[in-house]
This record gives sequence, structure tokens and C-alpha cells, in this order.
Amino acid sequence: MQYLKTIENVLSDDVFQAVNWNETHGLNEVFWKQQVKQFWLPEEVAVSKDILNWKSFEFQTVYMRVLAGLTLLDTLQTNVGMNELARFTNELQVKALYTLFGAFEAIHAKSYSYIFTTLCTNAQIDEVFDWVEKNPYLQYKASKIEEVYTSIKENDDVSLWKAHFASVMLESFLFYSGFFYPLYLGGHGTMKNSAEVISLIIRDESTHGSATGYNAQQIFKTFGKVTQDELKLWGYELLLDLYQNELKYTDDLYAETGLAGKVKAYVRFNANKALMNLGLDTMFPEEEVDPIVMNGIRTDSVTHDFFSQKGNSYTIANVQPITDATFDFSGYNL
Ligand code: MN3
Ligand code: MN3
Repeated sequence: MQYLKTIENVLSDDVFQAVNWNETHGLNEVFWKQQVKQFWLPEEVAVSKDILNWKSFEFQTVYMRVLAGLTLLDTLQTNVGMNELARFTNELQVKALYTLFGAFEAIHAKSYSYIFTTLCTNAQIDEVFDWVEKNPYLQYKASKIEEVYTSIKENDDVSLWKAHFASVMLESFLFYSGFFYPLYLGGHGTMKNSAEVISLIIRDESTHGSATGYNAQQIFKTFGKVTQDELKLWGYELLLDLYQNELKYTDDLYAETGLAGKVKAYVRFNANKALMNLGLDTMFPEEEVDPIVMNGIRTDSVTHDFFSQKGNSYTIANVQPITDATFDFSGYNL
């Protein structure tokens, strides 16, 4: 190849900038610290204690499909989502934050395999990964989100905002049709240790949805009213399209459990949360969500000792769980 730069012309045009964390850029350092504080690995959770429970569990296939669907979404978020957001965001601290988030997505994707390897046979595992490639609703939602991620254009805040919107849809909304089942079962005393892995993933997604939503709002503020209205319309249309697909996915996935209705209520609750992360009006009326599942996501109020089954290092590393106060930014100068 022909190198264009020489020592004589290297300072003449585009100069490389180093990320400077001494300057504050909104809340991104707060999100960084929160994510680092939450560091965890699936191997620290004693999933093997679920083996006995698993052997007599009636809906093994449903459970595995739920986790395999989540694996696909976390794989997409690792390989495309956070990479594309980091690549096209110009702000260096935000790039670093998304890269850090991306590493956690890889941990999430791997943690489902850790559960599979601990509980299931190789034949079962091969079968469920095959199912992932054949389920049209799962493939549809992945392709829909991927399309927005790969449509970001250089120095184009509209397409960058759309990708942020899609990312929040994935992390604060679409994951929850899957998260429902382990939370529901764990809350009823079934597969409790696997549910703890899912709780740790949800704690990360809560940070990611807040951070990505926050940065989306910073971009959105810079647009004029006409562009804002167009983007809102685009966003609500995408959400509705994904929601329709999610209803079919839920019916398909949960058919034999009789839980589809409860899952859908939880999905709507989280669709509203995703919109709130983005600073947009909610679209579904308030309704009751299964209290066991709601208890599972309020990580500050779980009744069992959250870290009791993990190594001592985690008691130290995980300084505090997420509470509403974590996201009270009133003290910050934005
Ligand atoms: Mn994830
Ligand atoms: Mn995430």
C-alpha cells in the first residue's frame, strides 16, 4: 500500500486525539463507573446447584429456547450494536463507554452457554442453536435492529440517533420477553441460580439502556422541531412493528406454558420503560405486571442475599446494587 502521511505533512490535516477523562462529558463517566462497579462473570454463580431441579423440570425446551433467543440478541449487541455505536460516535468518552458495554455483551452471550453446558446435553444444545436459526420471529427482530445499526452514516446525527433508538429498543424492551421466564421461575423457587445469572445481566442492561437513552437524548436536543417530529414518528412505527412481532414470538415460545398473557404485559411495561429512557412519551396504558417478576427486577429489594452464592471477591467488587438513586442525576451539572 501507499502511505499518505509523512513526518512533514502529518500535522497538516486530521489529527488523532487522545481520550481525556479529565474533562467531564455529561454523565458518561458516571455510567462508566457504574458498569465497572458491576463487574461479574457467570462462572461465579453456582448454576450446578440447579441440576437436580433441572432433571425434573417440565418445560426444558421452552427454557432453553428462551435463553438461546437471548443469546442471539446479545451476540448481535456484541458484534454489531455497541461496535457500530462506538464507531460512529465522535465523542471519545462515549466511544470508550460503548466499547466497555460491548465487552459486557460478550459476557452476557457467553453466560447463557454456561447455563446450557452446566445443565443440558450436547444434543439438546445443538438442537436449540439450530432452532435459533430457524425461528422467523427471532430472526426478524435481529434483522430489523441490525438494519438500523448498519445504516449509520459518517457524521450524520439522524442515523446515529436512530441506532441509539434501536439499541434501547433491544436492551430495554425486546430482551424482556426472554428475561420473564427465568425471573418468573426463580421467583417461584425453580432454577434459582440460573435466575441469578439473568438478574446480573438485567442489572447491566439497566445501565446500558439508561446510558444509551441519555446519549440519544443529547443528540435529539440538537435537532429542530420538524426533524424531531419525523424521528418520533419513525421511532413509534419501529416500536409497533417490533411489538407486533414480539406478540407472535411470545405466543410461539410460551405456548405450552400458559404464560403468554403475563409475558405480553411485561413486554408492554418494558416498551414504556424503553421510551422513558429515550425521553419520549410512553405508549401503552399502565397495567398490572406479575408481582413475582417485578420483584425480580428490583435488585435493591430481592429477598435472598444477592451475592451469597458467589466468591468473596464479589462481595467486595459489587459495592452496591442499582436503585432509583443510582439514576438520580439531579446533583450533576448537565
Ligand atoms: Mn446484554
Ligand atoms: Mn446491553
